[in-house]
Amino acid sequence: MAHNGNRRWIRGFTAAIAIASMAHTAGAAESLQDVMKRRQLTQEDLMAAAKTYVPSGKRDEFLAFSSGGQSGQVIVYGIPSMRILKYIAVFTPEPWQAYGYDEESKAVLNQGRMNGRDITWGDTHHPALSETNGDYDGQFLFINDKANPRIAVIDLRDFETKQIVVNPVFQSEHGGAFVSQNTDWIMEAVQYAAPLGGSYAPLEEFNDKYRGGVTYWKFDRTRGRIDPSGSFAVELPPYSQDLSDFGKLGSDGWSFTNSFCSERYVGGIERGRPPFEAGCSAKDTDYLHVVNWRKAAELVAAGRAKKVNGFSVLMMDVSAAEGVVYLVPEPKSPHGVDVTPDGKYITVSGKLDTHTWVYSFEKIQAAIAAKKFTGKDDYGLPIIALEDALHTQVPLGLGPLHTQYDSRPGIAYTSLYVDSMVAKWDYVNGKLIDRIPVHYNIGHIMAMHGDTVKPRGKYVVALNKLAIDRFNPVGPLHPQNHQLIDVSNDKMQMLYDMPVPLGEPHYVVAIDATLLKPIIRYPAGTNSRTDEISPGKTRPGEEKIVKEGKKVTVFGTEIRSHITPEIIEVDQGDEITIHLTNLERAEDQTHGFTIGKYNVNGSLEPGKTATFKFTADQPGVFPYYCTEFCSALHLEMQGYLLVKPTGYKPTAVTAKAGTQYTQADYEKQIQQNADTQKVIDEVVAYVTARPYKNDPMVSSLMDDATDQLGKVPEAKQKAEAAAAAGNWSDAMLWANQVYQYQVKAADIGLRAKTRLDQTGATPGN
Ligand code: CUK
Ligand code: CUA
Repeated sequence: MAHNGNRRWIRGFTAAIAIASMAHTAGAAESLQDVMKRRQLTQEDLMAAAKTYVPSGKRDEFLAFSSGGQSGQVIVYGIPSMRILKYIAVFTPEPWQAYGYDEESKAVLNQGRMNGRDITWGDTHHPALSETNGDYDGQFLFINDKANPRIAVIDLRDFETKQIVVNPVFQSEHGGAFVSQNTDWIMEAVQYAAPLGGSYAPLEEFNDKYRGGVTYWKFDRTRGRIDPSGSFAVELPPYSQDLSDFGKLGSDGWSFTNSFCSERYVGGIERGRPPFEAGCSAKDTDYLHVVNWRKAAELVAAGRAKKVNGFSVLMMDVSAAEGVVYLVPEPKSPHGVDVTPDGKYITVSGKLDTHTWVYSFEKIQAAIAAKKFTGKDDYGLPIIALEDALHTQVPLGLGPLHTQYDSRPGIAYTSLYVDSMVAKWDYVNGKLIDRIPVHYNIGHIMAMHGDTVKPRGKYVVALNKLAIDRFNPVGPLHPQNHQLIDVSNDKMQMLYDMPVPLGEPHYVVAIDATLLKPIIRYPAGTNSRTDEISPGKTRPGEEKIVKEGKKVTVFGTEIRSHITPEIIEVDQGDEITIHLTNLERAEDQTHGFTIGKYNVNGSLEPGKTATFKFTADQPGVFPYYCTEFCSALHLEMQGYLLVKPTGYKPTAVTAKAGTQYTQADYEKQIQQNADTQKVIDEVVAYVTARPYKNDPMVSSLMDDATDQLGKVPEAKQKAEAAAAAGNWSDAMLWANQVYQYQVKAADIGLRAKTRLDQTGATPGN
């Protein structure tokens, strides 16, 4: 940075202090009527805008976690603003968060490998928030991968993926992730039947060798990880199990899974057979699977399960004999099964039936207790008669799919795929109440806490498969359309269209934002993927490069605005390991890291340690830098990786600096440092005159500023020593380093001041 530029900095700081206390002056304003006219807005538009607009600096009431469909990610957005806040990398490498680039996150992705193969994408469908006593607790998020049967665990303290488990028994899945009411189990049901454990059998043996099933993953809440050794699966007939839900309150201990091809039809156009779609929707009913999973868990614990690929599977003969699985007829081509908040009813919709069916858990239990069955299926599983399980059937419209619940008792919302509508209805009294058109072909519907024991009402979001004419065209592939609907009044009101340009989100869950308590920084040196302190953790001043034969290990740090070390010198062919620790404590002060042409990419949030490994097989000079614009001197946050070619013979060269400095330069710098210190003192006086310690954010900013200033004495001493020796260049450069620490301290201090002003803190304690 040029010298006169530094002058401007100081003036800028002084000006900033002055401006911050000035009132805004208003210009000639357009009236609301003018804007309505100019933008052709109706009163209704204004109402919708007022209901969704979140002014700058204000926050959303709910946070939605949406599956990212084919992106293999999770999308986080606010409600009612529908502003996207984050993409959480889950099954897919994602460069912005360096997911799949540092060794720590590679280890998570590697847990999802299958048959020795990297699987670099996922078809995410159903996110599930962890629950305590049946309501969201804001601690964990789970999501499934339909294509490659897997479940991932995301910790909501840092919104990072911590674990991926591969289903060792089944070849595909769909009905996951769903959690039991205290999140000790996570459910994952099969979609397409296949021989268990991945073995081969010809399609002619479909009925005998192909199987469906449900997996119950044991979740260890204290560790925040799934425990595969305590998990088990329940074998089911090859009926194409679809979605699932856990019972709650009175129905806790049971789970429900619908199916859509109990015909067990095998298509084969090339064999002259009608396609799957014909044969799989031929019968008028399919089967709802009612599973006593608690009993299944006891039987597994008692050693009654078989092992498939080392995983416990409770086979159908045991389930039939012990009363674990029951079948109930359900509407044609069902999709979606949703237990009501009171746990008393189960709703199932059939895509090819205009009714949604409501089952009574009490009636089902009575039939089981009385052993009142109409018979057994081909696999010996008892079938309960529809009339012995049904509470009511309610005509809602064409293509009903998924159901969510309202805060008002008995009220549900169901998506109507074919009609492109949302139906509001009463599942206790079996009445349709209201319908609203959506655009277009809605899949899931989601209400606030809408699948818990305590729905919050207020809004629902329609997850539409098609956007068609809703947005500016961007090529033949349109975004998805999430539509926000106000349900707080008798009539539903459409509020907002939100394009989702990342994949096809199947399901979303939304939580009261106050229940989330994400961290600001990690404990210094944290491997964020294991929550443990990394062996690569490096403290300031302890940076080093260790060489052992061909292995080079760098213990480095990043802080505004330098990477230590700044020079890494290796020989061609060396195996490089770089550990980097972000020493920052300030909120949002992330640093990046890249070495060009070596595919090295890091994102280091405050406190994180990340590790990068590569072989320096290409000789040459490779600049590295921080990829986050983290400070005014961000561009200077740089360094060089020097890879010496094999057999390279150094010639004697003396380094000659680009610019030589004089005593005058040094003295000018000293004066400038003194001026800057005055600004800092002013800011410090301003902040400390106010009760800044009451605000954790300001308090940590001030800690950070103190940190930066703490480095001043050492640099100052070096400057003075060089000046005493008449080495004016070094003296000036160290004095300038003092200035850099001051600028950073002032920068942070000013941020603290701004925050105090915004929160209205006044002098005093
Ligand atoms: S599924 Cu996509 S609309 Cu995978 Cu839950 Cu129903
Ligand atoms: Cu750190 Cu840019």
